[in-house]
Amino acid sequence: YVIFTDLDGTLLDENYTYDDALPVLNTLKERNVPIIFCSAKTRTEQEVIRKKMEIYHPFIVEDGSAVYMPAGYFGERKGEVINGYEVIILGVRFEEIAKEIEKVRKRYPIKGYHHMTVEEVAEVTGLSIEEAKLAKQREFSETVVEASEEALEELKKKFNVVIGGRFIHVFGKGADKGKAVRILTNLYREKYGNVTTIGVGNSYNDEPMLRAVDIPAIVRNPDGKWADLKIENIYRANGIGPKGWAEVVKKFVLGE
Ligand code: 2M8
Repeated sequence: YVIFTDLDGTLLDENYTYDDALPVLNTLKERNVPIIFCSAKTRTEQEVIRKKMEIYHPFIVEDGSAVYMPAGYFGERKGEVINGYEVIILGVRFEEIAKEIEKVRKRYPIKGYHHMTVEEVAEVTGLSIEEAKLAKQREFSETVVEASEEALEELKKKFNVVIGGRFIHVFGKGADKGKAVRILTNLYREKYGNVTTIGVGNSYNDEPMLRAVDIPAIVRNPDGKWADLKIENIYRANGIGPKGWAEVVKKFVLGE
């Protein structure tokens, strides 16, 4: 088994904690089941979570903009070597996105993280100052917190513009959580033969990831509702966030 998972609202609850998933996470680690983060979060944000959870498998950053693999993870080199990782980039660099946003901003109102201080990002997201700093270290996307319809229409001509959990995510048209999941799935199958993939998410922007796995599952949101996704055979866990996550893993991976 390989588990692809979203972070915010899925493995992490609204306070960015994951106590409810901890026992199951530990069992998965003992059994060496790869847990692959697939999230809007940046590399540096995910590095902190990886370290805290002691999960050292590949990970997908900024809405499928890049696949980071620990060097040598699949044996032969699979991507460009950057900072001790092998990286496959599907999106575009932040600078390109920021440049376009500045152009659009001359005509229409739009505000992204790069217009805000660390304190302001912490305030709107509920992240700590330290975490907000990492959320601002964007390599392949920008998080937009306010924008007019016209501004978004302009940006859509050049980039993917999607609603994340709460904010608007702007990233390269080639970036795609689903494509990133398929790349990694193929690498696992090349190396280990037949593997079953499970995807866990909570929102609309997880749909590409969920469509790319064998077993798609969603957890409940804090309001008690499931995202309205039209995916055949999707499993709807009863629990909210990490509680639902544990439920999915128990049912499909641990056979409990
Ligand atoms: C943004 O992502 C979330 C989840 O999709 C959102 O839009 O609500 C990103 O900036 C991410 O990097 C950051 O960690 C998160 C904080 O809530 O917000």
